[in-house]
Amino acid sequence: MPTPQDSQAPQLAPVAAAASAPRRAFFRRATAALGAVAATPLLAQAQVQNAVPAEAAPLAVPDWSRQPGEPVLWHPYGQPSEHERHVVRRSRGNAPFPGAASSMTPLADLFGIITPTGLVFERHHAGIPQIDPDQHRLVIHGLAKRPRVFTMDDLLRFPSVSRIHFLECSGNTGTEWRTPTSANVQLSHGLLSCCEWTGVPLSVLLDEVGIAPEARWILAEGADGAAMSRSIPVHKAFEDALVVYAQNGERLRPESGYPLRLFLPGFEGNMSIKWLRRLKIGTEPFQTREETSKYTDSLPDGTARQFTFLMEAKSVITRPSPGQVLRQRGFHEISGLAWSGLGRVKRVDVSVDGGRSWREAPLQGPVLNRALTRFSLGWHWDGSPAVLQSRVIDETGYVQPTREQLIAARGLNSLYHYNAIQSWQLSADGSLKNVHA
Ligand SMILES: Nc1nc2c(c(=O)[nH]1)N[C@H]1C(S)=C(S)[C@@H](COP(=O)(O)O)O[C@H]1N2
Ligand SMILES: [Mo]
Repeated sequence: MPTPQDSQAPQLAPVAAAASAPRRAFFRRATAALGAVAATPLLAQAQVQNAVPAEAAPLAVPDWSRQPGEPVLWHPYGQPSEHERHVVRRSRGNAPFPGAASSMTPLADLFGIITPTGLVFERHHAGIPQIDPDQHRLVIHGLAKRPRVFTMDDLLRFPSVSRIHFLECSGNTGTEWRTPTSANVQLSHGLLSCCEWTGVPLSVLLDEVGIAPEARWILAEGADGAAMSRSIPVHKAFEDALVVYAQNGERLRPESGYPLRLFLPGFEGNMSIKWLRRLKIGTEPFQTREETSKYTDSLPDGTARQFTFLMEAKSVITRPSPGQVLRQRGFHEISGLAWSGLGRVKRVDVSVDGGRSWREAPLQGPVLNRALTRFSLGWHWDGSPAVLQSRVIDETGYVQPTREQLIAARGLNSLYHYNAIQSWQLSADGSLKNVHA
């Protein structure tokens, strides 16, 4: 059977020398087909800046090691190093009016699976309302035996849960249907985040108000100027929906829905209504603006898919990716993110030859349900051009489609739910570019 080594393409090779023992064993399993793992250094000595032979002079002592540093409470709320000032949310611009805009997560500069709160992408239909939590209320009414108005204090008294999940806007990567448009992974895939969310299971609140047996749908409404509203199926409310007040260990940020939002794991981002003020229980979908004229998917035959809640499996290589430059040949780690609204990631494959051959990439773990999962694969770049791709398979067996497969199924009239395999073209000069391979 042909393997990547047989082809002309740059080779995917095992990672290992610097890894710890269990990690080594893991990589040996993951790369067993490639033979024994060599105990040679991964990086050639010349690649280490200012490298000096071991017997040479000790490290010079820099100025910052000769005096006391800044005091505690230098920043009462901690800030990143000033040298990381470029790692910020960015926006594509072109918003029809200033409130209806989005900003995107700098995926290429992040590690692991958790999105730092200040870098979580934002999507607002009418700006960020400044809400006084003491005045904020959540009303649950409609088909309820005991309709109720909850204060924030009430909600904080209920039993709470914390769960790590991704949140993806259904418009994420929507620029890529026809031409490779976005300059980098922040702009192509950055309507994506993964946080620890804390709040009350919606099922607890529904039990509290006594939901009627004939109830099938729940209207969720936001307190922003857009009064963003969507219909939620009751089965989702009882499965894993959360009414959330905290994110990554602290109360929600204003832009993320302070003081209260709905969170629906695995569903398109717009259903996780921010600044949640009302839940109305009914028997039919409420056919709001955001599920009739917006957030439906036009098909080639002129009909539209409605209520396309689930975000299907998707993956993207974040390192290396456009904007970054490979300055050296030799060892590099290909690393990226995979996720599925249907469940856990089962496997990620990586190709360096535009999808002709694939190698399974180890998952870093933890591999959580409906959360971002980090994959990484060691690679020896020989300096020749390459086309880097990743492809995820989730626990339901769903395989991330190629762009051709996606278009064959959906046509080109949809804006939302683009989840095709992404290609980054690596040139001999080490630069990367968004391409359709
Ligand atoms: N009330 C309200 N909820 C909202 C929105 C909004 O504009 N208003 N935007 C939705 C969309 S389109 C997305 S993708 C997510 C974005 O959540 P984030 O800004 O916390 O990333 O919130 C959703 N909930
Ligand atoms: Mo969205």
